[in-house]
Amino acid sequence: MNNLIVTGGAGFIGSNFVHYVVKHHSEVKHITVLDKLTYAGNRANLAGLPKDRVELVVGDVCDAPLVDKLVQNADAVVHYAAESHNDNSLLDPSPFIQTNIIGTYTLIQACRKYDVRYHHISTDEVYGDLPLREDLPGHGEGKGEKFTPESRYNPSSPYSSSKASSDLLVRAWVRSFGLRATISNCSNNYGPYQHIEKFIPRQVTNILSGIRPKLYGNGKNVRDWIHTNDHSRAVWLILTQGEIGETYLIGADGEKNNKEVLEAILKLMDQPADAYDQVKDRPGHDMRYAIDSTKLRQELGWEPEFTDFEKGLRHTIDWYREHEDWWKAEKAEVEAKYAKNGQ
Ligand code: NAD
Ligand code: TDX
Repeated sequence: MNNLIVTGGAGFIGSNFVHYVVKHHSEVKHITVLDKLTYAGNRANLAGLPKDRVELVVGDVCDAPLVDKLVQNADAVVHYAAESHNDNSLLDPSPFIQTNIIGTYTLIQACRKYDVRYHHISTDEVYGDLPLREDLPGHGEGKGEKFTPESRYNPSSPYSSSKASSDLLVRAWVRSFGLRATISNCSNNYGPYQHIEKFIPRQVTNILSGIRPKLYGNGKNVRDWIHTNDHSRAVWLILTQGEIGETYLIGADGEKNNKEVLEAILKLMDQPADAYDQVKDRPGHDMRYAIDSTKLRQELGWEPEFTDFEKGLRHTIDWYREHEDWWKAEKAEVEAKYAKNGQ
């Protein structure tokens, strides 16, 4: 592969993927990162990568002439760029509609024109939410009690509905125009370089800043956590060995409720178990996400490597402790925005 485009490659998960490919796949000669460097994008996430293999183009995925120029020289596109935070989408949906829907449309039109392989990064949130395990007859293990590639699309927030829209565009472009595309829907990622607006880094950097962690509602909402390195390995397998037109669900059997995650953070950071505030709940807050990743495991042989959540969490906490310069300048602004919203 001579030239791979990674959109959103200066963000959390996209930059992890770029590091992963550079380290493990020398057959990729050149990576073009197309990133607008919004508040969520950071050049520093690409620091240390070889300049002759990784090039950052600062630009918008909605800029059709730019996208056309880049895609005509590419072998494949992996599309991570998005507005990614649910809480922001509830305050102002407009950039979510623009970047997530129009941006995807712009990319798939160019990939169609030049017959370029396209991989679409999406989320489990397109399927809406599931009841808590305790409310299910099979306690979460029965048929239909986790998300599968056949689950019905039922998104709840402006963010998840914009991602669902983009997935449906890709499916239609495969069927009607023969776009050589695959889609992956992954569960909640954690690891280094995640923006401090998100749950785990927000609580860790709160504690490091002397601010009490903030739990939405009663904290019973369940997320299915996966280390971002495991996500990157899965995306590479799908890009290189996945079947065109198929959807793969990526998840590592990491279900935990928010209270459990917060208590684990407090323990690892030597804080009392009750040293947090319960704050206003998120409107429309999805109750539970859970991924059935059987297809990915059986067809492509993927298995997660980060199976010890506490160990992964400890490394993540250490990373934020050691990289204050990466997050400190933004902390007050992020917390002021939450405070204004009662969170
Ligand atoms: P992020 O917010 O950390 O990064 C997004 C990146 O996209 C940033 O670098 C930003 O500058 C860039 N970007 C935003 N708008 C752009 C535009 N118009 N043009 C070009 N670049 C633009 O997000 P993330 O958490 O790394 O998520 C990456 C992708 O993975 C998203 O598509 C998201 O929906 C998906 N996803 C995320 C998770 C998760 O847990 N974070 C889980 C499943 C799927
Ligand atoms: O301060 C907080 N307190 C809290 O209790 C924050 C920021 C969040 N929460 C809760 C809300 C969720 O139940 O924690 C959970 C995780 O919240 P987020 O980190 O905002 O993630 P989530 O809304 O689950 O979405 C994430 O996973 C799916 C990513 O942000 C999405 O991009 C991805 O598609």
